[in-house]
Parts: sequence; structure tokens; C-alpha cells
Amino acid sequence: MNAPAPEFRDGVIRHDWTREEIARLFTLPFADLIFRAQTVHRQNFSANEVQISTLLSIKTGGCPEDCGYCSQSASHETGLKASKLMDVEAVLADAKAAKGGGATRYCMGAAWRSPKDKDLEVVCEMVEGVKALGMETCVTLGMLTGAQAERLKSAGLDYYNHNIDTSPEYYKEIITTRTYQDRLDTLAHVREAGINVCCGGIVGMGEADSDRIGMIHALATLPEHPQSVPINALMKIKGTRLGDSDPIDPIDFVRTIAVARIAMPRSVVRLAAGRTNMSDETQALCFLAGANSIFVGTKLLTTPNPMESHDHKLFAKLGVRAMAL
Ligand code: SAM
Ligand code: DTB
Ligand code: SF4
Repeated sequence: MNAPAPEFRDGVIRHDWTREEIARLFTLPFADLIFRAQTVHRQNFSANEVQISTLLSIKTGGCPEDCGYCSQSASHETGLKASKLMDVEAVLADAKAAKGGGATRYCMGAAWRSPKDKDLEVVCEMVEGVKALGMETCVTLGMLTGAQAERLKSAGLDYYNHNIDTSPEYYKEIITTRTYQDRLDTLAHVREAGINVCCGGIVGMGEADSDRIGMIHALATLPEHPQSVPINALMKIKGTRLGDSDPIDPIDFVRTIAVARIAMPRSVVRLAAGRTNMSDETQALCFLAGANSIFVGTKLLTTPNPMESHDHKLFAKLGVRAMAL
């Protein structure tokens, strides 16, 4: 018998995906795509468990980068109030509350192009404090040097979030103040320091189908698959360059999740920003397509997220359990 076409070797960890293979996955009949994604999901994860993360913006606004989607860029007039780096105690109090709400991972985001070493020391104290509460830690601070990644590792950091955001070709339409290669360099520093990589992107930014294909292809052909892959639906923000983008069709969003699941079988795929604009049914389809993480809490970094009581009801309706550490 002939060997199956490479893209049908489902469940195999591959770093040699071609764009054509990823494109073929995207255009499968929906039922076939979901069946394959669900099959891969069940081979690698407990089918009814979803990991819960919570987010806090520890330094908000005034960012020198010009990411077209972001409320925090100094290039945008969004009316967002900028604030300086929070105190360690205030962050730890918030983390404690998040733990009480069932979160097992606490993610801290700062609106920096890259952290100053003196600020990094404060973030390291936050990481140590959150770990002492018995939670996993994740930070997203912009570009890092190798030495900064090593410092975060020595503080006990579990995950570093640094998104490629979109395809390599579309990247320059979205951000002009740094390159795609800058992103890859930081990801390499994080990986080499032995920190888990959280890396994904955003859809609904006016990208073409080929950009969604290019984004998943870029993620799935990294030297190691990111341990965590957040897929964000753009939160449209008035005053940003992308504030008027047409929303992504929910079925196209679910397809993006499913292709990520098949291409990166052992990565935790996060249904990240955008859930406030999704029905329960769309979210259920995302879980069926292999999403197994969400952010819980009424705020992401600067934009709203569903009420916790709504998420509890949704989990109960679907028979979904929060993943334990
Ligand atoms: N400044 C750091 C950086 O850019 O890496 C960390 C914070 S940044 C807000 C983290 C990620 O959130 C971005 O890479 C982007 O993928 C996502 N994000 C930001 N604004 C968003 C929006 N309006 N809608 C959806 N995702 C968004
Ligand atoms: C990620 O991929 N999504 C999160 C987290 N990583 C840091 C951030 C979403 C931000 C949504 C817009 C906002 O709240 O400002
Ligand atoms: Fe700054 Fe990050 Fe927002 Fe870009 S996404 S403007 S780097 S905070």
C-alpha cells in the first residue's frame, strides 16, 4: 500500500509542513476538518478539559511600537489612560483572586518595545511571587535579549508570550516599527533559555485566506512548536488603524483553530481574545475543533472578556472541566 500523503499523517509532530498542505487543510469540507481536528485532539489531550489563564496589564499604554490593532500604541488616539509599572503587591493580590477563580496560569503583559533591565527585576519579583502562590507564570514584555530571557528563566518563569501576529508577508502592513525577524529572534532567545513559548496571532485584521495559511505555516514550522498557541480574533478598537476591519466569519475562525490543532498536535491552542463577540455555539465549535485554553476574567489587557459567571455556565452546558496543573 502507498504511504498516506504527508498531511494525512495526523498526530505526527511535523516541522516540515508545506503551505500547500496547510492550505488543503483549510479548504477541507467542514465536517472532515472538525473530525480530523477532534481525532488529533483526543490522541493528545483529555477531550473535555480546558486550561484557564488570567491576564493582567501590569504596565499600560504609551507604547512606542505602532501595531495597527493595539489600544496601547502611542501612535493611536484611543482614549486609553496610560499607567506606569504596577507595584508587586498589587499584582500578587490580583493573582490570588485569579487563583480563587480557578485560573492555573497567570499572565502579565506590559506595553513595552522591550523591557529595561531595572523594570525586568521588578517583573522577576512578580514572577517569583505568583509562582509562590502555586500558579504557572507567563509574561509578555516585548523583545528580549538572550540575557534577559536567561534572567526570567532564573526567576522561574514558565511561559513567554510573543506573537508572530500574522503571515510574514502581511506583517509589514500591521507593524512598521519592528520586523518579523525581530520576533523570531526573541522567540529563539526564549526557547534557548528553556522557557516555554506561547506564540500565536490575530485574525480578522483584513488579512487574506493566504495570510491565515501563512501564519499557521510559520508557527508549525518553527524549530519547536510553541507549547501554547493563542488564536485571537481582533478586538476592534476605535482610534486604531484597524478599528474598522470587517469581522472574521465565525466558521473561518473555527477553521483556523482546527488547522492549528492538526498542524501542532501537542500544543495547547488558546481561544484567546474576541470571545465577547462570539456566541456560545461558536465557542463550542472552537472547543470541538481542538481549542483547549481560554482567558477567564472580565478584562483581557485593556478590552472586555466574558463574565466569569457566563463562562461557568458555558462549561457546565458543555460538560467541560478546568484543567488542573
Ligand atoms: N508589548 C508586548 C508585545 O507586543 O509583544 C506584549 C503585549 S501585546 C498587547 C500581546 C499580544 O496581544 C499582541 O501580540 C497581539 O497578538 C495581542 N493583541 C493586542 N491587541 C489586540 C487586539 N486588539 N485584538 C486581539 N489581539 C490583540
Ligand atoms: C495573546 O495572544 N492575547 C492576549 C495575550 N496574548 C497577552 C492579549 C489579548 C489582548 C486583547 C486586546 C486588549 O485587551 O488590549
Ligand atoms: Fe506595544 Fe505590544 Fe501593543 Fe504592539 S501589541 S503597541 S508592542 S503593547
